Amino acid sequence: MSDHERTFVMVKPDAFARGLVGEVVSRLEDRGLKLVGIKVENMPRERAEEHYGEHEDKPFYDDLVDFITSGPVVPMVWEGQDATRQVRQMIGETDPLEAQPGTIRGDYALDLGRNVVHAADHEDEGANEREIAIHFDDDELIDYDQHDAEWLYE
Ligand code: IDP
Repeated sequence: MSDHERTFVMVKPDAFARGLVGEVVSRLEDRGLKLVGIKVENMPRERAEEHYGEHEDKPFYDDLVDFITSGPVVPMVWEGQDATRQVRQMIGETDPLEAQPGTIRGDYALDLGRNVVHAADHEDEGANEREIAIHFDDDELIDYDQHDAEWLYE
């Protein structure tokens, strides 16, 4: 059970409106990842700006913040072996046109600005912990035994 970590994942407003919350959660559950935090909310603008702070100078930044605050989102924390990399692989490339079929974006999205789901980037060191801290208080994350862990991990 090496490299167990927590990672941040979020269903975006487009997917929420399209009724895809369950699909996203199911795929992560089916993979064997452990859900340790989840909520539904309208993200405050201030937090959206913090979340997307790295894109502040990009031309699409204002639209991105408008979009992510435009309707309900479902921020989540998932735990597992190499969770950040595993989830990034499952969501696929940022641009749905480049995302492989079988990935979440490759199966449910067409447009770069409506790509269904966010997940912390494994190539950005510490992004998982940073994003969890932006969106969740410690007492919103729970500790429990995953009953099938012995069948998921050697
Ligand atoms: P990621 O969501 O795959 O981590 P990032 O590069 O962090 O990708 O970009 C954040 C989000 O900003 C993307 O998911 C996408 O919705 C949006 N985005 C990224 N690049 C562009 C662009 O060139 N035009 C419009 N929107 C973009």
